[in-house]
Amino acid sequence: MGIFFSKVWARLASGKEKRLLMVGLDAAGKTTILYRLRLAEAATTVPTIGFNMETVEYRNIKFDIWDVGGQDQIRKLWRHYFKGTDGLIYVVDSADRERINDAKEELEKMLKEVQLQDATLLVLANKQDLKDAMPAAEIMQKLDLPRLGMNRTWFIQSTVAPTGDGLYEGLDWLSRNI
Ligand code: G3D
Ligand code: MG
Repeated sequence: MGIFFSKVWARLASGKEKRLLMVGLDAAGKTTILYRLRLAEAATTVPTIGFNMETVEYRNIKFDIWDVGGQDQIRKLWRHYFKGTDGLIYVVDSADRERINDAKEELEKMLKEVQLQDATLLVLANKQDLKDAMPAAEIMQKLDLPRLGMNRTWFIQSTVAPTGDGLYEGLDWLSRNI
C-alpha cells in the first residue's frame, strides 16, 4: 500500500468504527478498485442468494461492496447492510452511455433509503482512460447529482481503477468528510 493510501486509511480508521458501502452497476469497476486498494486479499465474498457481496474489514473500517441494478426484491436483502453507513461510494462506468440512466435511477433509489440519509456520497466517475468516457462534469449532470445530492455532502472524482488514478484523491476527500 502506498504511503498516501496509508495516510488516508489511517485517517479513515481513526476514531469510531466506519462503515462504507461501495456500489454501482455491474462492470463499473468495483472489484478492480478493491484490488487497486490492495484490499482484495482481505475480501471475503459472501454468496448470498441473488447478489454477490464482497466484504472487507480493514482495521476498524467495514467495507461492503455489491452490484446494484436488477430486481428490486434484492434491495430488501441489502437493506440489512445500510444501518450506520458513514460513506457511500458510487462507482460509474463513464463510458457506458447506454446505462448511464440506469446508473442514475439506481443511485436515486439508494439515496432514498432512510438508513442512508446521513451517508456522505462519493461518486467515482471511473474508466476515464477510455476514449469515449464522459467527463466527470457530464456524469454529474447525467446523474442529476446537484438535485440527488441535495441535503448531503457529496463529491465526484474521476478515476482509472486499474492504474489507481484519482482513487487516492477520492478516498482522501471521503476520509475528511465522514
Ligand atoms: P465490477 O466489480 O464493478 O463489476 P470490475 O467491475 O472491477 O469487475 O470491472 C469490470 C471490467 O472493467 C474489468 O474488465 C475491468 O478491468 C475493467 N475496468 C475497471 N475499471 C476500469 C477503468 O478505469 N478503465 C478501464 N479501461 N477498464 C476498467 P474485464 O475485461 O476484466 O471484464
Ligand atoms: Mg465485482
